[in-house]
Amino acid sequence: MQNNQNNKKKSALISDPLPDMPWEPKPENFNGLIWRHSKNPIVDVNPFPKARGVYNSCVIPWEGKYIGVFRADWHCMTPYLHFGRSDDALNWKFDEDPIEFISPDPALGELDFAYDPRVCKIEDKYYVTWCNKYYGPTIGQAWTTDFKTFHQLENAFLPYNRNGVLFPKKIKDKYAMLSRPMGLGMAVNYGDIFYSQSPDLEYWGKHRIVITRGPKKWERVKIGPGPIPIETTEGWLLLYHGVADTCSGFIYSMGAALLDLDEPWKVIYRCKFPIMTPEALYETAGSVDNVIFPTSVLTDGETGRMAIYYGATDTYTAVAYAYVDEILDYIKNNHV
Ligand code: BMA
Repeated sequence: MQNNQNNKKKSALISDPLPDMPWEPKPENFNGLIWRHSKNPIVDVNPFPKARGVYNSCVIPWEGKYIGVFRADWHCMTPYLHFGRSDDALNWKFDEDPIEFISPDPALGELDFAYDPRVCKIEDKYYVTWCNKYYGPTIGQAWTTDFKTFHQLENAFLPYNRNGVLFPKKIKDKYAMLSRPMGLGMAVNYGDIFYSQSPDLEYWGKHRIVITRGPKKWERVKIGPGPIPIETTEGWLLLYHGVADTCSGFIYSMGAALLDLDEPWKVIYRCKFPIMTPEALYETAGSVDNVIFPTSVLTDGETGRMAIYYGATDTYTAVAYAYVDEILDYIKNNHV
């Protein structure tokens, strides 16, 4: 069974082949769904002089190699977005200076902080979305074609909002985004995932609720969209984070749901269990204990392989592997 999976050729995944993406076969006698890269974390503490930690970041294939937009917390603990490059998507070199955005309005250009970026290719442009400070956290947006010049757009939403995650293609001719509006500061009166659409990335509307916090403890406090939704023949595979409250703080786990391809605010299946929880030491002990925060996935359309990039304990970047088809089966067999 495992050998069959490791040699798998046909997949529900709709994506280009990426045969050289990071991959390790599922370990013998491992019955789980997602297995960790053996040399995690791939980005350790103090990865470059300005930064104490790089995590919650986004990587993409680029001209036969890999690049990414990374959240780097400086030693003052303020997060900024830094460009990074890699030959193998595992060993990364980061620019010492943060990405500079050409802003349409100086008020938007004052990057007091910027964190948890996502990168999404739609048609001929790459879009970066991130948590941007404008009165409070909200969704910053920018586009680039060369990763040298970044053109900032208007913020997508009013504050407070986090985790703006674009869909990689227009839906019914509109840009589409998931996000997670929420209350002030640590207030968690909002903590659910919404869908919004836009004709031009400036005016966003048709807001629809997609998934609310779950009834079970692992996702009771808040949830938020993770990587760019993954297109499959069965629907959009959405990985997200779900947060539990405990006597000693929050636990951030990874959940999964399948959304309708044409109307993504409609949930086909939602998995009742987290598909990954903090277990390894780098996931349980760090700046913020017990956090795994998925933000990016590389996929190989040929084999259905996934390399999931996630932040661990707000300190490290780590990678885990899975097969899209196994995750889809698991969601179907364990849906709410
Ligand atoms: C969330 C975000 C993430 C962070 C997580 C755990 O609210 O701020 O950037 O990884 O908390 O601290």
